[in-house]
Amino acid sequence: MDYNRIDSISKSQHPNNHTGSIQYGTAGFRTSADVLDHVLYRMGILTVLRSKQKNAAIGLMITASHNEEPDNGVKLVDPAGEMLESSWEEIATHLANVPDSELIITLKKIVKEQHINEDAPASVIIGRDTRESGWGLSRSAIDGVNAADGSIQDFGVITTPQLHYLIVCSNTNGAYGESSVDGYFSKLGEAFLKVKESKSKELYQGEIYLDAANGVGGIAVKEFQKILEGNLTIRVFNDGNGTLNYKCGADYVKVQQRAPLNSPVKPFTRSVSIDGDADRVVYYYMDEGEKFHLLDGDRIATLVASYLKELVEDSGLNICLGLVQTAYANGASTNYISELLKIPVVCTDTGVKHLHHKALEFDIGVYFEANGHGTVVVKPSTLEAITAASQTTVLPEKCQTAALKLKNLIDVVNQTVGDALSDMLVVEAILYARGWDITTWEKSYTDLPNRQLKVKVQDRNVVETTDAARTCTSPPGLQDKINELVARYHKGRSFVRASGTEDVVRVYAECDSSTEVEKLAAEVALAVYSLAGGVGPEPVVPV
Ligand code: NG1
Ligand code: ZN
Repeated sequence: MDYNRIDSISKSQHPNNHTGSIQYGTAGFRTSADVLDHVLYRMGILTVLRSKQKNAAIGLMITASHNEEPDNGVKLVDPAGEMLESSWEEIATHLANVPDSELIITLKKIVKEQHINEDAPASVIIGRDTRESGWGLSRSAIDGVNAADGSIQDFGVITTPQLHYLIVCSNTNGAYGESSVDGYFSKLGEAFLKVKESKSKELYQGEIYLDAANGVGGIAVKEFQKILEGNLTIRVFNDGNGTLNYKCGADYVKVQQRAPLNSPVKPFTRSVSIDGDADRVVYYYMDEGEKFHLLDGDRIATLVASYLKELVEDSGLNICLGLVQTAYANGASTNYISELLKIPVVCTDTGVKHLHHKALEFDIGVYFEANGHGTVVVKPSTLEAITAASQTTVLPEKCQTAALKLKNLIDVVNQTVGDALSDMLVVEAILYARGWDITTWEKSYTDLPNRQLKVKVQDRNVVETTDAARTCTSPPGLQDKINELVARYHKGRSFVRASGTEDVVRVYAECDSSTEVEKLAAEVALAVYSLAGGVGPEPVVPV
C-alpha cells in the first residue's frame, strides 16, 4: 500500500476537521452528514484492509436508515453478509477519530496487529440510500478504496438488504443467487410466485398499501410490482415525492403508534410501512372507528414462527426451530411464543447483529426486533434435508408436501439480513397460505400497551446495562428506582439503555393499561433525567 498517497489524499481532500468524537454504534457511524467526509474516506481504506484480511468481498453501505434526511451514516458488511465483527467496530471508531497526523501510524498498527497481508487483493461493494449527501459521501469512500488499491463495485442507490445480498452472492460465487440487483429481484420475486397461486384464498385479498418512507424502498418496490403483477397488487405511497422519513416509515409508525402521512383511510386496508433503507417493516390498519392497529416485528415473528413450526411438524423432519427477540419485544408476544406455540425463545442485546448470531444456533432461527427488523436463517444442512425431503417419493405425501412448502417459503426469505420487502412477501405468502386477513392475524394475542421515550443526557454512555439491557448497572440507583416504579403497575416492565444510533437514552415501558403506561414511561424517563445527567426540558409525568 502506498501510505504516502493515502496520507496526501487524506490531508488535501478528506481532512478530519471534526472536533467531537464519533462512534461506530448499533448500526455503524450515524450522525449529521456534514461531519462524515473524512469518516467515509477512512472507512473506504478500512474496508480494503478487512477485505485483505478476510480474502473476501466486504460491503460498505451509506445510510442513516430511519434518521432524518440531514443525517447519514456508514456501516461495513462482513463476508457472510453479517454486520462487522465487534472487535473491528472498535478499530473503526479509533480510525475515524484519530487526527490526520496519526492516520498512517494507525493504519500501520491495524495492518500489523490484524496480521493483514498488504499484497493480498481487496474487493469492496458499495451502496447508498437516497439521501442527498449520499453521492458525495460515496465519492469519499471510493477515494479511500482507491487510495488503498482496492477494487470497487459501486451499485449506486440500493437498499441495505440488497447490499447484504450482493456480498453473500459475491462471496459464494453465486451459490446463494446471482450477484446483481436484477438477480435479487428475480430470486425473491420468483420464489414468491411459486408459493402463491394466482387465485385469492378464503379471506386473503392480494392487495396491500405500502408506505415507502420516501426512501430507497420506493424505488426497489417498483421492480417487485412488475414481477408480481396479477398476483400481488402493491399500491405505493410516500414513494419519494415527500421528505424522507418525515411522519412516515416503519420507525415513525412503530414508535408513534399511528398511521403515516398519506395513508389510505379505508378501514381494514392491509397497510405496510418500511423504513428509509428498506430493512424494517411493520403492518398496520385502521378499524371502522378509525382506531389504529399495529402489527409490528413481534407479530411478524410469531406469524412466521408458528407457520414454520406447523410445516416442520408436518414434514416429520427433526429440526430445531427457535425465535430470538430483544427486550423491546412485547411481553404478550414472548408469552404467546413460549407458552402457546411452545417454541424456544431467547432474548439478546439490541441490534440485529446480536439477534442474527443467536439465531444461527438453531436449525431454523427466526429473529425480529419489535421495530420490524429481522429475518429467518436456516442452517445449510437443514436446508439440504428439507430439499431432499421435498423431492423424495418414499415419504408420506403429507411430509413431502410440507417439506416442499418449507423449501419454497425459505426461498422467499433474504437470509442475509432483515429485508423489509422480502419480509413483506413472506408475510403475504403466509397470510395467503392460511387464508387470513389482517384481523385474523391480529387475533392470535393482544399486545400489552407500551411506550418508548427518549431522554437527552449530557453523556449517554453513563447508562450501562447487562442481561440484554434488562438491568441497568450504571448510574448507581437507577435500576432500584426503575424496580420501585415498575412494581406499582400491573404487568409492568420497563428498562433503559443508551441508544447506539442517536445521542439519547431510550426508555421502554409496558403494563396492562394504555393510560398507565404513559405514566410509567414518563416516571422512568424522569428517573433517567435526574440520575443520568439529563439536559433540556424535564420529562413531564401525566397526571
Ligand atoms: P438504538 O438507537 O441503538 O436503539 C435502533 C433500534 C435497533 C436497531 C438500530 C439500527 C430500537 C429501540 N432500536 O438502535 O433495534 O434497529 O436502531 O437501525 O428500535
Ligand atoms: Zn433501516
